[in-house]
Amino acid sequence: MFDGVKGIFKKIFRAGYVDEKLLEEIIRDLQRELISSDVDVKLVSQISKNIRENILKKRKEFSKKEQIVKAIYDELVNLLGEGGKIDISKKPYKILLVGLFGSGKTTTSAKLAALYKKKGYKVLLLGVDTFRPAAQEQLKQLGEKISVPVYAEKKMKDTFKLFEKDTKKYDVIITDSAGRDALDKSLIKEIKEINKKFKPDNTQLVLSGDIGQNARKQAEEFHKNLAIKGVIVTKLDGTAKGGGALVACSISGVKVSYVGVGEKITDLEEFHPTRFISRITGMGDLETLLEKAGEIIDEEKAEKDAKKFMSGDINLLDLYEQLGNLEQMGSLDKVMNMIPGLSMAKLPKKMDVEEEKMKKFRNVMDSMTKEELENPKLLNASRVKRIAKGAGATESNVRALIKQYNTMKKAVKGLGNKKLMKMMKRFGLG
Ligand SMILES: Nc1nc2c(ncn2[C@@H]2O[C@H](COP(=O)(O)OP(=O)(O)OP(=O)(O)O)[C@@H](O)[C@H]2O)c(=O)[nH]1
Ligand SMILES: [Mg+2]
Repeated sequence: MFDGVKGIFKKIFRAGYVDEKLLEEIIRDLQRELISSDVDVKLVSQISKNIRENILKKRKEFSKKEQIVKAIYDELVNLLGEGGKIDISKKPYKILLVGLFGSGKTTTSAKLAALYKKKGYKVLLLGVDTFRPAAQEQLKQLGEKISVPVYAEKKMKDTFKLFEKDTKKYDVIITDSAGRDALDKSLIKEIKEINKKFKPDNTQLVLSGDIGQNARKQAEEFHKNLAIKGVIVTKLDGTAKGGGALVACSISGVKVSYVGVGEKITDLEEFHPTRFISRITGMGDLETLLEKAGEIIDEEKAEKDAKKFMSGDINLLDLYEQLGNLEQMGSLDKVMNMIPGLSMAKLPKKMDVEEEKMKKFRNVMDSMTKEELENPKLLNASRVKRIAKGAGATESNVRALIKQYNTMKKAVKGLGNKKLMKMMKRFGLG
């Protein structure tokens, strides 16, 4: 599905001028993509309606292309629902991975173990797949690679005996279970037995992205029989159907916690719909980003703005526009890091504005008058107070924004090289 979506974004960026006709064409393309990914027809028409309405509510600082891109982007993020972060809320925190044959349970167990180990937790792996002969050996090898202990005895009950004895020694314990061709009685029985012994805090269904829309049925069945907390979708790297699988999970009401994006141990990412969409639509990718930024911004204005920006003569309105662009791309420092020659070494630490913070900043800026945005020097204590109140923020939030602005202004002023300037301009950062 998302290859198609990527194509739609390309179409928008390539178009010289966006008129009603093109807009309708784009909406039709999107509808086709969504329907082929098993998105309910009613939902598809609601999405189309939302896009049209959001475009009508247009804000003059956005170009028509940006309006459309943003409207579609917002709907896609919405369609993917929320990520279902696994919160290590107690010690030991016990995670059970279940799923059908070959979905990626064993690989993902090791990936998760490596990830939590890196975060400083003491991790233990349990291998209770006694169904497939080589399964435990596979887990042991992976455990060795990442230096995480693996308990995997021939009999499940022996593995659990060891686990009971050592439970208190670990912070995170992950159990890799056996698969089947389908969720049949024997698998349900086996997992229920594991539940009794292991008492997981969090059971995650592992499913392979290549099953596309069938993910919905699988997620619902597992959820109905075994109360899963979330889903890990694997193999999103090599399959066009991955998007369909993600949408299917969102529709079935179970949240995706992680996605597997490759065979390597480190190829596991927490699932954040906003970041994910940015990436698959190419917005997080430098080349495409540069290409796109170059197309969506008004060249003449950009030239003027870039000069202004590089001289340090920027106001909050400029920052506001930039935040709008950046919101889709992840954190500011990440974007800055993508620009060659502008490594973090040269930038003050204060530059790392995270997504959440950016949203807060925008809220704060929404409460400012145009005059204040254009001339931040006006922001005295009483104005700060008023703005904070209007934005439902604290005064220190407002001051943090002003500080951010000053830091940015200073940082930019000190970086006068031509190449960078061109980059910034193309980035829409000018
Ligand atoms: N490309 C890619 N391959 C993956 C990913 N996750 C798992 N695999 C591969 O998928 C295959 C099956 O993975 P396993 O982890 O053995 O799957 P399983 O669910 O434990 O399988 P059974 O134990 O047989 O039920 C392996 O070859 C993995 O390398 C992923 O995110 N991307
Ligand atoms: Mg396995």
